[in-house]
Amino acid sequence: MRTVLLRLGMAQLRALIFDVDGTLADTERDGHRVAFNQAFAISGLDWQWSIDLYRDLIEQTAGGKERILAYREHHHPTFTPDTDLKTFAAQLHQLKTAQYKRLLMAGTIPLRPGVQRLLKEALEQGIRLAIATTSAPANAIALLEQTLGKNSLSWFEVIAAGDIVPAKKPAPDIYQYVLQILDLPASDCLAIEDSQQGLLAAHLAGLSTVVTVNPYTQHQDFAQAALVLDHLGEPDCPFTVLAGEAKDATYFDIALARTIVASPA
Ligand code: XBP
Ligand code: MG
Repeated sequence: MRTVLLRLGMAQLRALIFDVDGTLADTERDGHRVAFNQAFAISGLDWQWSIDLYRDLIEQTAGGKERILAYREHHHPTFTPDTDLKTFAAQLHQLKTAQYKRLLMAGTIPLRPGVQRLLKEALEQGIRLAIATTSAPANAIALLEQTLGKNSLSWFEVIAAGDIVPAKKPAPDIYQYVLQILDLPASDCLAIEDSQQGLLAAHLAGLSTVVTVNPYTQHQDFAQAALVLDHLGEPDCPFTVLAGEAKDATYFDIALARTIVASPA
């Protein structure tokens, strides 16, 4: 009887909430960064974001429009556009989004290991799916359609993206928004992230979080993560555990996700 009561009170995995950039796919270095540079060139700006500079820029500022404005302020403070700054950033960002979608359509940015497998396993087991990203909605949708097919949009109950909430990660708003739409407590959901900003956002929303690092984020502090991996892994491509406890698993699956949610740190 006691065991039954304890079980009733335990959190149960009901939904996985995925970040997009850096988590579903390594989109930043060869996707977003290149698209920003193309938009600058088309606009006649001599701005150029190198691989190293972009590492600092994404760490300092989430969101493309916000990143453009922060870069102008710190690197070109005397540059004054023809329009007000907000309009300037919005127009440049629109151009960048179009370039980014073209890059995605070229099919050069694949999903990270284990992502497709985990999504399919979740659907088979009745685990609900959601997206919580800082990126513009068009970018998230284009990535899903290009890598998983047009039908994949229907796999996700919520695709929360970009300006849908006023404060971007590391603020918890985007995750709180997703939880509200799912109508689930944070304790029944697991977030998958790749960056410290994303982890903080999920953590502040009360979510247990698994981090899969990438070259841009591997040096960051993930103290609040339940588990830190190099990637989600596949049966024939095991992950490396960087922090936390993965039992005897060699790839991340729903069984491991259930264990994390049932016994949060
Ligand atoms: C990552 C971001 C985004 C992208 C660029 O979002 O911070 O700003 O770098 O996309 P996440 P936009 O990791 O939350 O998916 O230019 O559309 O903002
Ligand atoms: Mg990310």
